[in-house]
Amino acid sequence: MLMRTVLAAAALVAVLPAQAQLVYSNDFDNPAVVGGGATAVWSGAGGLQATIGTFNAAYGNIWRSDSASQAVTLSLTNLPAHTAVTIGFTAAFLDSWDSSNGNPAPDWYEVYIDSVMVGQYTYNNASGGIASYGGATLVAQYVQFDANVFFTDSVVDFSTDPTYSFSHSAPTLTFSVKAGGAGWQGGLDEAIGIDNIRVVLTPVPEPGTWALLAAGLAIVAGVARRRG
Ligand SMILES: [Ca+2]
Ligand SMILES: [Ca+2]
Ligand SMILES: [Ca+2]
Repeated sequence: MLMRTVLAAAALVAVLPAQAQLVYSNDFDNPAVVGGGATAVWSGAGGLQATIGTFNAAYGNIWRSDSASQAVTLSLTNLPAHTAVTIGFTAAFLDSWDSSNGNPAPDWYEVYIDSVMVGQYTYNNASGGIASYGGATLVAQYVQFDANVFFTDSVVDFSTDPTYSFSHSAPTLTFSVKAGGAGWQGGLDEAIGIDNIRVVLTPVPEPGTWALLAAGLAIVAGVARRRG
């Protein structure tokens, strides 16, 4: 009886939701929001570019880079104690992407977390037959998204991709995107775009919360003992 009651109480503890904590968001239209006492630095290749037409109403500016050698990196330091991280972002395959099997190919959109590549994606805007974007949601393909209207663009949303919800507890985090691949031409031929970056932490429960839960468990156990 006691064991069953304690297990029930433990199950109750397990379902108590951890309060998610936003530590960074940036839509490149407003100043970046930095929360939780963290410090954020955005650095690397590229710069702001306005989207066009109906996309401008929804996305405004994006960050665009056509450099194959230099990443664009968000460096977060002084993160509050946490057990997991969820990152959301919109990725744009800008201009004449040639997939992984077109010409010249492959062209890669690479994503790194703490300097480890966790995603490598591509799109066939101009040639090739493969569009790969992991667990992202397709926003639009072969559209005029950026100012270079000579080539069409494709856009995906990674905010629902489970790859970007992961265990993490270090006080620092780096998130980078970078173009790569032997077929990468860069310049006005191919560029990577990124927008709507959000970094959310799952905090470690505060000591007060643990004390409250322990007290609750003790009461439940006491009741079970009296009944037993
Ligand atoms: Ca934007
Ligand atoms: Ca374009
Ligand atoms: Ca190419």
